[in-house]
Amino acid sequence: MEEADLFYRQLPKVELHAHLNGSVSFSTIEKLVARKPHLNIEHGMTAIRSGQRRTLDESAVDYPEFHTLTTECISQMCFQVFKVIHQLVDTEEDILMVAKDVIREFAADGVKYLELRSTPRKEKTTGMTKRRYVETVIEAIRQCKNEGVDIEVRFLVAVDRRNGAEVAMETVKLAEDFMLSTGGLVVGLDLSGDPTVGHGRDFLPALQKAKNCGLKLSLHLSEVPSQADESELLLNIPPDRIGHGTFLHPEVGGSQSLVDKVRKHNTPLELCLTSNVKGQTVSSYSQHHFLYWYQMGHPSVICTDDKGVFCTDLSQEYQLAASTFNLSQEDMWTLSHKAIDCTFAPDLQQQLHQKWLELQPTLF
Ligand code: 6MZ
Repeated sequence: MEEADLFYRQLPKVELHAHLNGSVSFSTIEKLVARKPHLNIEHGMTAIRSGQRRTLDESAVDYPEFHTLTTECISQMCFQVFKVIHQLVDTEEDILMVAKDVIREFAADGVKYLELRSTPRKEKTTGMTKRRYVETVIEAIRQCKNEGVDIEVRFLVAVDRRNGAEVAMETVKLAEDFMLSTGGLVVGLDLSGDPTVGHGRDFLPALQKAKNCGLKLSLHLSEVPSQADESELLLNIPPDRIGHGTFLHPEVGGSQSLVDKVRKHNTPLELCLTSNVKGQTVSSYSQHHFLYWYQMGHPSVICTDDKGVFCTDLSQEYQLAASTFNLSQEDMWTLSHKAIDCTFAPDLQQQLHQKWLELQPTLF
């Protein structure tokens, strides 16, 4: 392993934006495929390799450059892939294996604190209920802890915007129950799903209710262009963190008023470079909005989004940010250290700061 690779792998890291089913690795997909050979699913259908995009007919097409900036790309590419993965992950046994594998993989990559998020799913054919879904993820977190895996894990219950306002309200109720019954393992609520579907105003009552009962809110905002109205509205709640925020700033069709709102509340951004480039909402790494917010000194946390689907890991994302924006190892250390203050687990922050102090290299 090259010296730089080793530095980023050993760098203690905080992962705050990881969708469970988007984080399933190649080796776990192989185990799932072996469990369900009748589905005829190949790995090419569950991941987007570099230099590839997906079309609506689900065939992978090689392409040399990223030059199309359409809102359709992201829905055509990623959301077809999630449908395939969901077919593979449809029992409690699958969820347990997937969640444990994902947690172990993040730990092996040097992640010391992980916030996983996932949309509770009911599967008629296997009898899995939404409640059992969440219980199984919690069980996976507890088993990893008992096995001594060196990582702290917390869970955000996800609201998929495609399922509408009523389901969102039910999901908040479920999240609240689990927040109270898991001794703080469930810490918040995520709003995600295809950003081209529905409008955030429909989710305001559910999000307000979540906030009022003590759940932290991480909302996908302005992931595609033309979501400025929605972002204005949702930023008034205000959320505790923002996922992506790709089109918030004026240079890309957002507005100063949106930026001011984010700044006023000092709301951290979860930034996912490879996901945005492969999802084609950002034209190249050097055009990524990380630079805009980082230069402003705004809390910005590098995350993976869907490490399985986008064939990446958090070390690679840190290394990419450093090489793209010419940042030093010391800069990257500071970035990973500051991410601790953006977690939804205030009870762990002191312990994490201590860990970073112990692991800090004497020389960069
Ligand atoms: C919005 C995303 C996403 O919940 O089944 N998801 N939502 N934007 C993205 N950017 C690429 N990536 C993943 O994980 C898969 C689900 O996470 C959300 C989608 O709702 C997707 O179906 P879970 O664990």
